[in-house]
Amino acid sequence: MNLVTIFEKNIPEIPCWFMRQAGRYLPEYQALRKDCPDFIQFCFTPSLVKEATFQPLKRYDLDAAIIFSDILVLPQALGQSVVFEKNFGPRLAPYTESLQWGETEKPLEPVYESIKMVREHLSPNQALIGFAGAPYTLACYMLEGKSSPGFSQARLYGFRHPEAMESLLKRLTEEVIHHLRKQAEAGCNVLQLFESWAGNVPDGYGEPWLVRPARQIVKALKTTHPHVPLLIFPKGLGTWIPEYIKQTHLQGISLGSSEHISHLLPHIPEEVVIQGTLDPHLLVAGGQAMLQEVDRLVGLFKERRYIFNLGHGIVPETPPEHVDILVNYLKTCSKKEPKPYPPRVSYSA
Ligand code: 1CP
Repeated sequence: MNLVTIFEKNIPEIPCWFMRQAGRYLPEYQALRKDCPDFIQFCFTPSLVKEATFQPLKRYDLDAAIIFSDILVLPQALGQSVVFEKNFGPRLAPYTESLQWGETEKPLEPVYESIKMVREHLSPNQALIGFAGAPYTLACYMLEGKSSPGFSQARLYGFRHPEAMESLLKRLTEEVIHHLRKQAEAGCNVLQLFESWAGNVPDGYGEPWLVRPARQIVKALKTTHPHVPLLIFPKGLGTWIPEYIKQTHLQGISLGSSEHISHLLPHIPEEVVIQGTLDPHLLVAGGQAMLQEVDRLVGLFKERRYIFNLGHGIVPETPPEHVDILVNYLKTCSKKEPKPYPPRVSYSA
């Protein structure tokens, strides 16, 4: 169980999984989706979720499964309906403050049921990752109603109605904590929080919109599930990453492809697990360009606790064979000599 062990001590192996390792680039996933065109319905059907979760594991030698779901099942469970339209993406019903706060457990039961089914059939060496969108990223979709390059409508709401924004983030923080705890109880042994739109937040708003919710989520999970590590993916934070790590007390950070790793590394504490950062389009390109970047990343993170992953999700045009080549190549690159364990750090928040 390398993906869990690496949070406890230094190991010579480099655990590996991929964001969006299941999904549209796999022909077997496309075939499965054909029979269930409603994506939310798909996410709430445990037999389909189990099948989609296992598809990449049947092809590649990966260290983890990620439960097939979506960050937007949470708004749906809150009563803000989400529809995925072909060639458009998610479309959400207009946001209203009167959602079913505190009552998501029942509508999300199929997710927890799927986790139990997957855990039962998963090899004991493989971790099962549960996940949720971070409050700000969820608020972006809930307020904007759809995908957007900069989520300007969501930010405008926050600038015009700071108290309402604060209350929305506070409520979402509680829902996310509950959803993550339920996933851990159902059998997930690693969790990931997707803060995909962190890079849109203006400087002065980092504390209330990003740091405060993340700090509360980290603290809550450490209290009830100290053996289930949490990775956070605050995409696009840039030079602010070391401060974000310090203020949230997170155990693991997933970095995007555009982060300047050599600049950041000396400012990230040794006990923090780092995940990333291969550009998803290098996986599309394949060949020498891809393998050279694998070498570079393995070299850069040689002295660190490192999980191999992409800097964002696998894109639909990725040839599945490239993933196989990468995974096999990585197995030949494991670190030779693990350093002695650094002392365990207590994360008193
Ligand atoms: O079949 C289809 O057409 C649906 C495509 C698809 C898939 C396969 C969507 C729509 N979501 C997913 C699954 C998914 N989403 C997973 C599990 C699969 C896996 O990793 O193997 C995960 C972890 C997510 C997370 C997710 N959904 C994020 C965070 C990560 C990221 O990409 O930044 C976000 C932002 C979403 C929202 C979402 N889901 C789907 C779409 C098209 C979108 C909008 C993306 C955008 O705004 O750009």
